[in-house]
Amino acid sequence: MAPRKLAAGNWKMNGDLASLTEIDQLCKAHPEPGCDMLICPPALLVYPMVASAQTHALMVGGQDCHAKESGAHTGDISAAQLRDAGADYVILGHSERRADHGETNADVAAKAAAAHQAGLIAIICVGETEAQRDAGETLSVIGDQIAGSLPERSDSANTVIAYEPVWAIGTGRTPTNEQIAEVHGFIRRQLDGRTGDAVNLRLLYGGSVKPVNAAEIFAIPNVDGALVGGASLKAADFGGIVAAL
Ligand code: G2H
Repeated sequence: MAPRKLAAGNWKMNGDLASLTEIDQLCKAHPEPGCDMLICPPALLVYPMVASAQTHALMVGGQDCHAKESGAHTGDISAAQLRDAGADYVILGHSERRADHGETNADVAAKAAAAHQAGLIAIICVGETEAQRDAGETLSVIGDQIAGSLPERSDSANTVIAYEPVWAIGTGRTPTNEQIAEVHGFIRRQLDGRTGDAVNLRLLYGGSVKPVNAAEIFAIPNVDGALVGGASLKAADFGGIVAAL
């Protein structure tokens, strides 16, 4: 059976308590969405968002977690703490964290293992830079990221992969349908042969997804949803993407 599709919003370092009105509007407009609906706000907003959304069909997630369960790691948040606050998912290895915080594939795999241990679904991000695409390295970069960033026992119940070409993030540029299909098909083949049912896990596309291009992107083979940044901040925009799934 095809997996239930996922519309995941990544608020990045945007939003405040007043922004929860957007969540109210989103939930009221989509009380029974035809896909899984997820918002990953800044960590401070996870608990209040869970509390305000608890009667609605909205799941909440974090944007990062530490690989350790607890301890002397000032400023960090554990997967168990996210789970305790009511999160169901956590985004890991977003290119902004790989670039801003030097996160490696091994770091991402360790965090994903911690997320699985805590009962969170890990959304593991991969994607090539423009220079890597221009050099013809896209598939080898993605292959290395998939091989290095997924911990053992990753399967369709605990892991989602988001393909986000770095050059498409927040730029308004998107790959062609053929480019998305090529990379998603490649990722699917990379997952085939891993233990468990990894081959069935959901593959999201991310990078300048908007209501106007969502339906076309979702029609591409092996696209099981989207990871949405800027267009997830407003209920009307994100709702348009939810409705396209
Ligand atoms: C890519 C995406 C969300 P945007 O980072 O993960 O952001 O939709 O703004 O390009």
